[in-house]
Amino acid sequence: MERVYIGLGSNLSAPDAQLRSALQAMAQLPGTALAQASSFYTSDSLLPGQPRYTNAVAALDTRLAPLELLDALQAIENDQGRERKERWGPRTLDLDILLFGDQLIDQPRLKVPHYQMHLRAFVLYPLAEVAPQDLVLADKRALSALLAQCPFEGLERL
Ligand code: A4P
Ligand code: MG
Repeated sequence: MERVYIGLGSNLSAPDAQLRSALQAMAQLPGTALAQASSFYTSDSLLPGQPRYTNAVAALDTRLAPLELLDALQAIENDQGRERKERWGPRTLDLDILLFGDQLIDQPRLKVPHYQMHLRAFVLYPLAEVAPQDLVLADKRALSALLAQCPFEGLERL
């Protein structure tokens, strides 16, 4: 059993409802339990000209292997109408594996910890709600240090 943290994001088709339905779908994955979900937060898109995002972080306990979990999350994205037209384009649902236990994963399809999580307030602040205060990432960075370098600015907690 591994403790895994998933970043959820949506900026199309009723984002809050997309996140709620993704949480339900993750709770029903085989060998997986939803331990906790953060509050929902809204913020402007990193790319100008896109609708605002709603983001959250979920803590899961899973027996799935990392690539099995990635497949399952991509199936949920597809079920919820995700169309992959352009990288970074607007999306009904984005599910990113932020942390997978204390594993460092560097495979073509999966890099963990997620490569940009340290720069993203909409990832770090919800993660801090559901993770232990003294969480240290597999690459030895402390969550508290990442938070200290990432202003809350621009985030709105729903
Ligand atoms: N992949 C590699 N590592 C991972 C991982 N740890 N978790 C691969 C999930 N997938 C991972 O992802 C492309 C490929 O990354 C996958 O096929 C998988 O094999 P994708 O979700 O298809 O493409 P994407 O979402 O367009 O790219 P990416 O890099 O996930 O985009 P981001 O970084 O998520 O950026 N602004 C706000 N406020 N909130 C947001 O959530 N999100 C984005 C999208 C831009 N601006 C935003 C937000
Ligand atoms: Mg993604």
